Amino acid sequence: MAESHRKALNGTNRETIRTGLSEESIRAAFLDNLFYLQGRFPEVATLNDQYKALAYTVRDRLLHRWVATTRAYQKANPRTVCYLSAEYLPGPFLGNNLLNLGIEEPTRRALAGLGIELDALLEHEEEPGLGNGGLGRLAACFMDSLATLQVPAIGYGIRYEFGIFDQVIRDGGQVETTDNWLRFGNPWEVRRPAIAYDVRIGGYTEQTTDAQGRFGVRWVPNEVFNGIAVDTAILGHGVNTVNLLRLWTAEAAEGFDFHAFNRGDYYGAVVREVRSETISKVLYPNDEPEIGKRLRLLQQYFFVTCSLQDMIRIHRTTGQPLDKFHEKFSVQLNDTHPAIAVAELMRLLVDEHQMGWDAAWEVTRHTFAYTNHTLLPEALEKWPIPLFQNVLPRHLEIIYEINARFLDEVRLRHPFDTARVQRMSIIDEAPPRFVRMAHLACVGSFAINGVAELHSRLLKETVLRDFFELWPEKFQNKTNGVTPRRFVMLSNPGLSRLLTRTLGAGWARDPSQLRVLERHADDAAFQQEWREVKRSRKEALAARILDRCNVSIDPDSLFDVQAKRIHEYKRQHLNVLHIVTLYNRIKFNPGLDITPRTFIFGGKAAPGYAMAKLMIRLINAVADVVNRDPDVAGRLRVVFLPNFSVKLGHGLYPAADLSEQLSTAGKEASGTGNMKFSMNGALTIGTLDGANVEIREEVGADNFFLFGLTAEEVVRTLAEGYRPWDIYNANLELKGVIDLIASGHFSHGDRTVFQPLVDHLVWHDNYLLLADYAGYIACQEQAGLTYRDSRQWTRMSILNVARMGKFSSDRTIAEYCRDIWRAEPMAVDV
Ligand code: Z15
Repeated sequence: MAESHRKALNGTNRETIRTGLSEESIRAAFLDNLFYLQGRFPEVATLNDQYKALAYTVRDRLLHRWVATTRAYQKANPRTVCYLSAEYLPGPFLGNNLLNLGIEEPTRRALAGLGIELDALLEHEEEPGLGNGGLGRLAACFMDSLATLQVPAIGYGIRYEFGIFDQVIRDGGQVETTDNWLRFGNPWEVRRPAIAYDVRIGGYTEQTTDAQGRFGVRWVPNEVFNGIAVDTAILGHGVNTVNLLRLWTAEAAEGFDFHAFNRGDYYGAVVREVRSETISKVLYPNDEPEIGKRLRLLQQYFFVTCSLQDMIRIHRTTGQPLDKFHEKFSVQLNDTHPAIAVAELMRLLVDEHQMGWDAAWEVTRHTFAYTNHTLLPEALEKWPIPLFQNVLPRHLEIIYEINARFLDEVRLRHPFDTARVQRMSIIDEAPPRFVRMAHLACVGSFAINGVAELHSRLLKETVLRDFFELWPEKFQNKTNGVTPRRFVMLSNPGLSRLLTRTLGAGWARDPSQLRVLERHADDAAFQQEWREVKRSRKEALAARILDRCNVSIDPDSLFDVQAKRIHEYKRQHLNVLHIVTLYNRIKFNPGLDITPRTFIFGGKAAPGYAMAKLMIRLINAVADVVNRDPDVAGRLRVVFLPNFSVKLGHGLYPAADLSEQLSTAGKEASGTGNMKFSMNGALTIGTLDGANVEIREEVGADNFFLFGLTAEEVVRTLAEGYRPWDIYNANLELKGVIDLIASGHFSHGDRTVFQPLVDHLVWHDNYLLLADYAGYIACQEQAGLTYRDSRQWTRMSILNVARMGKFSSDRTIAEYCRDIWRAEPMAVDV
């Protein structure tokens, strides 16, 4: 990279206190920011003052490239990708920006010269938790890859004042506390009060006639408020490209309502202001849709209209007519959360910009592409019509019109097939009637994709089958990926140094180069270095766990990790059945020689998801008993690491030996944690689900611990009348495990605590834990034995890293650019 930066920035004419990249420049800038922005001098500065002074120092060095990028885009007017996502989980910015600027070492020295440790400042940063899990983190990886690949892009979303709740474990259960991430200010964002748009809500529509006698529609809302842009710079790795993450914050349309004030209703006006500001107040902490939550619909519409109005404004600065909008922008819908964009763009074009319906539809259906992230039927978003009508009356009319024309097309293709017309309609006629957002997204998009091969195939065969039959050409697969910058270079500097020493520095931008590692897989000296890297990350994690959870763990034990949202389909409780199995085996046979293991869990449960919360309770209850039992000491340890986040992930992925990817086949669309673990040298124990299938294909079946039913077998098993009760009775070891949980052994003798979970397993077990139990236990035994053969294990670990290149999000983004967005890289000079 940095050759061009360094030339431009270290040249005497350009190097200023805000651009210099040398140790001295950084130190001078840091002190300057401490003094002028924080009003502090070193002797009295708090950790937070120091953190902010450094963050501003780094931000100055980004701004330089940000301006250069904006200029270059204005001049060249390139085709631009707009990513619409209700969630982003970017993780802490400081370390990533230092890495991408290539100034981590001079910065470390600059601070050390002042007696300040860079690591303490990195640790201090509070991350923006503006998402729930995989979907939000994927959006952040995509922003990183778009900038690194130098593709002009804007990420649009919501600047939630409170992100995903903080999780505390109290008496073994999850307690939620508010995430006040903005409490100490956010040095990375730039507020743009001049970039603000009106957002209308509610009211009614009426017909209008213009001077030429043409009919139109006027939407008379009963509330109007503003969305204000708040921008964050997203710098690519080793390039000058800085793309925008533009998040909207809600405000009252005016400072206060003069009309109300004149009527003496000052109080009412202020209340209205407060109410409008609640729109961007808090993230919904659920991985599934909140049916009928008015505020959630407001949030979706709010960020979608602001984003589309912003695109239209940008497009107009190019001097091009609006019927060329889709040539300037490709707009990706990250799940159905922004799907209202299809109706909103129609409204903006037809009602606000006087375009005819057919012309507007041409633009709209060439603008959007839709990514589906789930096959779970309960996760398909739909809005009750009465609510929709109340909030977005004009959009409902537009959707009816889109639907009428669309269903005519279906009837033409399939005469007499009224069942199909009903299935495909954007409106679900079951009372109170619903708008089906996935159908709106499909009808309004030119491309539809799933996020792993298996998921994309199942989409075409199941939930979107009718749409596939109508428009097979729209369907694609784009297997997810993750950024190797954050998840290898930043999280695992020791591994990165070893890789760079062995392969050269090219692997982070071109991870296919990692294949060269295959040559070293059996090299004893290299294996030794490999193990030392892993060992040091395990020690660091052990120290953190001792500090946070007051549990001591043995870095020589096998670190067996499951970190992800807590969900029945992800089957953390299958993992628990394995732990209790080992526990029982040792209890019955105290001399048993097993591979010592440390089981580590992390993940949040949706606050309203009772079974997921019970799963957390079960993990903690088993941990409590196992960790105190002297009979199993030295062989089993169980840890629930509270408040899992991107930041905690940095310490977790590099320390894992075994990655648990246990979802019932056919349920996990892709998974991305599976990739982060394997890229850091963990081996996977997993089912043939989501991207696991492709990971196994890449790393080789010999280097992957596979178990469980296939997606097809799952469907068949359920169709044939699945009876978990029979399995429970037929497998004595399984019965012993379940009976022990049911007996109250892990709940101070209270048999009621875990009864709902146990009953569910033996009588229903929709996620087929019991069907997969025996295979899982046998596979775990194999993994435990393999771990004892340290040369074999290390070889497998090296081969995993060597063959994970496919799962860089750079590959994913390159495919989106080629097959969907038709977007090209554009280099930026400083
Ligand atoms: C979410 O994080 C995912 C799917 C959803 O429907 C929602 Cl609402 C949130 C996840 C998938 O569960 C996961 O398999 C996938 O890897 C991730 O999206 C990114 O595509």
